[in-house]
Amino acid sequence: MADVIEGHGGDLALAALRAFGVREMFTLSGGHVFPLYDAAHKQNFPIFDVRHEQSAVFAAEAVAKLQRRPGLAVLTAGPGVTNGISGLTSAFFNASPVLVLGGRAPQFRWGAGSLQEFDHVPLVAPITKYAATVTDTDGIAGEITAALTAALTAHRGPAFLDLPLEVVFSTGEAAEPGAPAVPVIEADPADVERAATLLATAERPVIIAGSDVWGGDAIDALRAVAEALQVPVFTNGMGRGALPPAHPLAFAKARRPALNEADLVCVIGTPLDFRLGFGEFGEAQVVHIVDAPSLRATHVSPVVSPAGDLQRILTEISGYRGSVVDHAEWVEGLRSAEDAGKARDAEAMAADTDPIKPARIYGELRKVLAPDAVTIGDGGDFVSYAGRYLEPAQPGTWLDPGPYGCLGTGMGYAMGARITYPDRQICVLLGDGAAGFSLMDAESLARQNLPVVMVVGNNGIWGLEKHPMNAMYGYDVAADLQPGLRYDEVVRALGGAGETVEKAADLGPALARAFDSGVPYLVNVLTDPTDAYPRSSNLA
Ligand SMILES: Cc1ncc(C[n+]2csc(CCOP(=O)(O)OP(=O)(O)O)c2C)c(N)n1
Ligand SMILES: [Mg+2]
Repeated sequence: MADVIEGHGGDLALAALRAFGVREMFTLSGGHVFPLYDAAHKQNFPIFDVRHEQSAVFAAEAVAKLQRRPGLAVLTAGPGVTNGISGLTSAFFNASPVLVLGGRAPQFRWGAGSLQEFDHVPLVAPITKYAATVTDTDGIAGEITAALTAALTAHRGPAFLDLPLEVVFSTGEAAEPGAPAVPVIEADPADVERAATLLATAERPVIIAGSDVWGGDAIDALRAVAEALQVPVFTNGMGRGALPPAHPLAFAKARRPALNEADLVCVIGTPLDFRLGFGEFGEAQVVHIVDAPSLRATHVSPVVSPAGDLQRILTEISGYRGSVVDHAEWVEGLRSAEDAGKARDAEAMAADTDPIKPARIYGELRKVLAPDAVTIGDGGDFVSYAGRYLEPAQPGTWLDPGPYGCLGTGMGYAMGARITYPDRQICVLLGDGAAGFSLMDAESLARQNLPVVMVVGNNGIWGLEKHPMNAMYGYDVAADLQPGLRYDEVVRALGGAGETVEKAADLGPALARAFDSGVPYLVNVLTDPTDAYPRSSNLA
């Protein structure tokens, strides 16, 4: 018989969380959740606290994304939970296994008007895979096991439980949680075979691989497919870096010619959303490989859409034994386009202008970033440039907000990344507008000795809104910020350090000082406000 654990609600919760490999909690204090703190405190389970609940959820999401295991945020009842909603929604869009444990006003006098009394579950149900109120102390561990199992089952995503005051403060017991059992979805072998045949026999195939390839631990299997069938690979989201940039099949710049000329586009582990032209690839046939049937597109009709465990599907495809069309000429042609694109980028990244162009910042950053550095993008145009100019050398080192596009991930993601990798460079790229959402959490980083480098592309505007609004209306409103604002002074005041850079030649030394500083350090770079990221659509 399984051993029995006893204790208050916090003790029972922690036992279940540990069984799933949860190793820390992110939180902002609230009395409704004290027993969770008490359990953590007694067991030396790390607690990291923040200045706004959004950062707690984003930190948990960063841990989940980078480590492919559940991240935990503990939020107090009512406003604590509602402040975490954008984080939960981002985790939902990003398939990140985040668990939010919420406090909840006492059940026994529900409706009488307790402090922070609010029924969170209907609010979070549409943005979670599992959302429930735990109604008795003995049920806490079992509910956490169910919630985390749902979060880890493909297609992955967040889960939410709230614990009424008397439920979490009371004592109870539960069976000692066993090893997690996460169901694996098997794809239809006929679909997999069809996809393999199409890839192998297409004249000009292209693979686009996204976050679920990383999330499903299928990076090596993806590489094996690309190499076995000699197919060029483009990536987005957490798929970036799946093939090292120098790999002969790794492409980034040649996307336009590739998609214009391809006769088959195989999209793996990412939705056919706005980032991929909604899956419309002209004459090309589309294969869409997803990690669960619910992810199959409904707005376009791929030729085949295998749905199941991506590692298994890709391993199967890499073992394809039929005849394979020679793609050498196709790959070679794209390589010339790629090289030309890289040469154009190199020129932009060397631009010696006054004021500084954002591209130059990335040129300087590339000189100081180690291959395993984690880079985090939180902003508008400034982050679009990061996507273009930074080439992650390894998978699992690039964090963007994902298709939900929520500004404010910066400090939370930075905290999660720093805790994941105590010895790596962690670099947050912030628009000056984006910085305003989370910069107060530089205090949380400084106080808890979590050094990261922040680089602000400070153009004094909400650039990704100001330029398009001007293009549309010939004027803009609500798009200006204070020019030249000293965000470095803000971080200094909060216990970190920083400096402002106005000349391109000063960028390199400033970045070197930042990475050497051992404290949260903000490099505030004043950039050219007239510079607009070139995009085909004006609607951001
Ligand atoms: C929470 C949230 N609010 C508003 C937006 C809309 N939005 C997208 S990009 C952007 C401008 C960002 O400005 P900044 O961070 O300064 O970067 P820049 O474009 O100037 O480089 C805004 C307001 C959003 N995506 N998320
Ligand atoms: Mg800006």
